[in-house]
Amino acid sequence: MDESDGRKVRNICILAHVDHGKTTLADHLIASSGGGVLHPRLAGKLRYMDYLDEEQRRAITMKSSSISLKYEDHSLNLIDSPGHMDFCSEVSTAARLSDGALVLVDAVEGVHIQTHAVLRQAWVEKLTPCLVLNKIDRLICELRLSPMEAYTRLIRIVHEVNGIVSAYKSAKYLSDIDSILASTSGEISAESPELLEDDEEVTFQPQKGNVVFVCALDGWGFGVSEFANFYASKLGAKAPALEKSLWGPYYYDSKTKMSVRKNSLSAGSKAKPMFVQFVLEPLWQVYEAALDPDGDRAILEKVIKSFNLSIPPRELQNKDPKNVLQSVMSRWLPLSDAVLSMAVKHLPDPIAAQAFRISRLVPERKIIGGNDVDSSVLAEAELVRKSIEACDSSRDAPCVVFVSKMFAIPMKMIPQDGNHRERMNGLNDEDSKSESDECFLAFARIFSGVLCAGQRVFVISALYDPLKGESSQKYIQEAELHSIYLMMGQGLTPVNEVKAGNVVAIRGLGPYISKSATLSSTRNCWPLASMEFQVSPTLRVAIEPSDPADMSALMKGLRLLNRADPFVEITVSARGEHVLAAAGEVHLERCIKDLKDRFAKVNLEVSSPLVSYRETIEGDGANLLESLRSLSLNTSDFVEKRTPNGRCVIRVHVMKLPHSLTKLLDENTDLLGDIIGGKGSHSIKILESQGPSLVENVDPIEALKNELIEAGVLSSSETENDREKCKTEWSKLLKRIWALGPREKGPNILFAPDGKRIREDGSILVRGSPHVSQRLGFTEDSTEITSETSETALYSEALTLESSIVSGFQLATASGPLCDEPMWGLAFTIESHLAEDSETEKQPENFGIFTGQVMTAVKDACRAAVLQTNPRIVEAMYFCELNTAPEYLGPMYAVLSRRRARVLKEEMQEGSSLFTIHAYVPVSESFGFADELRKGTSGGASALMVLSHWEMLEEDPFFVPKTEEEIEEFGDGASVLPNTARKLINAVRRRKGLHVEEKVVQHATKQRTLARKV
Ligand SMILES: Nc1nc2c(ncn2[C@@H]2O[C@H](COP(=O)(O)OP(=O)(O)OP(=O)(O)O)[C@@H](O)[C@H]2O)c(=O)[nH]1
Ligand SMILES: [Mg+2]
Repeated sequence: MDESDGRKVRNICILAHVDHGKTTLADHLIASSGGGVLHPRLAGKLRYMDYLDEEQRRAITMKSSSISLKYEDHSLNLIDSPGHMDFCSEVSTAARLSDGALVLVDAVEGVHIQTHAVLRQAWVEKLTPCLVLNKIDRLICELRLSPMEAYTRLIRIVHEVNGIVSAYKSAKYLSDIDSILASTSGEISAESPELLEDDEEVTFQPQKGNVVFVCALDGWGFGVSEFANFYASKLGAKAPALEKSLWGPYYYDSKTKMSVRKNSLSAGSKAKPMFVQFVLEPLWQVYEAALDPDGDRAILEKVIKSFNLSIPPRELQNKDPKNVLQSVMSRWLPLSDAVLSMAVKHLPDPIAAQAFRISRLVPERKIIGGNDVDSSVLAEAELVRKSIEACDSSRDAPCVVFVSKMFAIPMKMIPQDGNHRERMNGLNDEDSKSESDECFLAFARIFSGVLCAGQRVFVISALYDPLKGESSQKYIQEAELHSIYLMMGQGLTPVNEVKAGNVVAIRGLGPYISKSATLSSTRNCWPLASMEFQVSPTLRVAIEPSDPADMSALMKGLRLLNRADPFVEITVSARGEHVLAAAGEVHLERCIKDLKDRFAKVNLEVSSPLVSYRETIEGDGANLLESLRSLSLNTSDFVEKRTPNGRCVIRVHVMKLPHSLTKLLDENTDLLGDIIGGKGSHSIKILESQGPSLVENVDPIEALKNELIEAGVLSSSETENDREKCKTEWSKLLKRIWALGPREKGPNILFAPDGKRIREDGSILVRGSPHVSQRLGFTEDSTEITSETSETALYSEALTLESSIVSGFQLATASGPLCDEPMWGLAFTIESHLAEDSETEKQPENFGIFTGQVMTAVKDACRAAVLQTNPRIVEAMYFCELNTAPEYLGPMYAVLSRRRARVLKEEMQEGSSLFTIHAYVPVSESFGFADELRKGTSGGASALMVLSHWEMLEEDPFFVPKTEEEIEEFGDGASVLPNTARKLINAVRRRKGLHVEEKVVQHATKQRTLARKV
């Protein structure tokens, strides 16, 4: 097998925004190099990789799947991925297994929201990208641009894509949405990218050969080298030199027969850039000749002749000019040649790629002061890492495989190969017994060594640490593989062994892996870094069987679904409901369909979506200094509660955190969780960052610390003086962080009080410890506490109460007073004074355990404090990108306004009549949005949504008209309908079975008398 030569392998994924033509492109590549699985005439129509019924029905791809192709003497694994936002987790799984990416952009629609996302994904996974500008035909036939206009448009797209990549490179990392909002399209003229033209740093350059221009539908495409080769002899130039001037501001001087820059042209010259003159104009001519009723057929003949194309006369006589055109174009500039030769030339082979990707795959670890570290284990783990880096495919190299997802295919699709049958029978086959109709396969790539069918491997989960010995054993299992298959879309070809650098499907891991894992032939191996998902499953519904007797079938179905879909989350809520979380409506719909038809095979009842909210208080926390002052003054602005036994008085003060700080805490919950949970101070430090910060070699903890300091100060926009003051105050406060909540890592802070230790009445303050501040390194480990701790029983009792106070805070922040939803962006200071146990009140049996009393009192006090300080509800917002033709703008805005959307930007796409609109839509209003939009605009507008941020509703949910003007405007309160905030709260409370205050009909009699009068 020529695969033995690792240099001849390419693993490529196709990435793009939805509908930009990935699957259509894949079709052509399969038709030409797939060993005959797809007839060329069907290419572009069949959508071979979309083999699921649901994919064909909806005409979108929903999963990533791989196919092995042969091109010249290379073997390629091509992975087609979905472009729809709901399935973007599948992009992550595809990217991890690939070394290179073909990034497609529709030449008419240009860069879209998912284009940003996939470029980012390719960057995160350290893939080498190539750019494919698709649907060039639409520029000619649909937009009817002139070659020069088309050139301007193409240049702009290339420039824009380069801009996105360079932003990632220069580590100016913005979230996808931020970068879309920040990008100012439309100001780039055709000439401005000139400066960048020869810059080595620019990623995509047609003259370098990593950009191709294609029409996937008709099966043609080219890079500038194709034309350079052709013109080289004609113009008497060398092809490589010509290639350089076939893109950018180079003009052909017919006198000197040289390519020159614009300023060397004689004044008044009408010369066009060489790309226009030599590439686009001939293309346009061919199109006109073929499609125009009175087009000049001679041009077609000329093309056929000069390129020696052999086209059967039957095809040329076809009545439909489109077919004739396609016959000529696909033979003149075959799509698969253009794309595959680029892939082979510009995308790295696994050996080169793994050397480059190693820092992402297995981040280097530094051992800090680990005396108890077993050096032999460490040495072997290092050896394994080296072998991954080298993509060592020798037999004695350790075998390391990454499984990026599990997927289910019907049992009948599994080839029943003779060689493998014995093994299958010998094994207690999990698939054939319990899950009779479905077989689970692992989508995997071999990163080192050789994997054989039937081999025993260790299955290592992401939390495994070989240095931890016993305590890490729960993260490692032993498994025996079943069979290994090369994938041909849905088809599987069994193989006995595969070498490093290949993508395969593995059977027999069903019971061991739920989503992703590392397989290794040795225990002493680090798990490969986890993949990064760009969205989390947020659309939650409760599911129950229509017939309660089917409960067990549903449970089994949910278990199967959970394993078959890498991105679905199944939980049981506190009320015992089965909650299914999906990434969006399309994803949810497919999950339900899969459950009904494949996995559970029972009828289901699906609840309306369960939306999460947050609770906070009024204000934007913008003026931190002001809030800090009120905090230190100890004003009357607090809630006081006493434990039932009267021994402990609890005072709670709440303030709003600046928005930037809340956002920071929200975005870094996992990292904070690790740090606070103690993982950050582990003896082994991961050198390279894996978190959202893409800057390499920056300690994520250090970066977070700096950001925390900044976030507090940035918020105050006052004078320099104030800012200084604010900074000092804030850094003092940073030393007092006792806990974060809820679940110890949320966006709410508990500050330890700094009041006097002993009060006049002899009660003492429960001081708390700045536990989080210590972990983050804002304070030293406080040793002074021990020196101060007097021996009195009261002191030590106060010490024991600390954890109750934190627990109370955690409980309160987990469920706020409005509708039991988590709190958001609040800072609490809790002062608890513990008094001496007076004899008269000593009746412990009446009040229960003291620590419990304190916890409850703290919780109640925190909730009361929020309720007292103008509580507000916070809702999640989608960022929504809509595209529509101008005639549908009206109906589209009607739908948007019904959904409480906030429009950010409306822009007409240059060169086309399409409008792009950006808006925020509340998640609670988003259900059925796409459907309503489709109906309202007869399919003329499309929308994509990504979860964006939390946003506070300004409305006071408890608003009652008080002032005269308000009463005049809203009436005396009796007739005021609940406002939006109140309605949302009531809906959640009703769902949770909490008390809802509702006036059904007030003054019924009055209404009746009124009615009679009329
Ligand atoms: N005019 C024109 N249409 C094209 C071209 N390539 C693809 N299309 C059409 O674009 C639509 C989407 O094509 P797909 O290949 O399914 O797109 P995709 O990127 O795989 O979409 P998802 O997988 O859902 O993200 C289909 O209707 C294609 O016929 C092209 O070069 N020119
Ligand atoms: Mg597709």
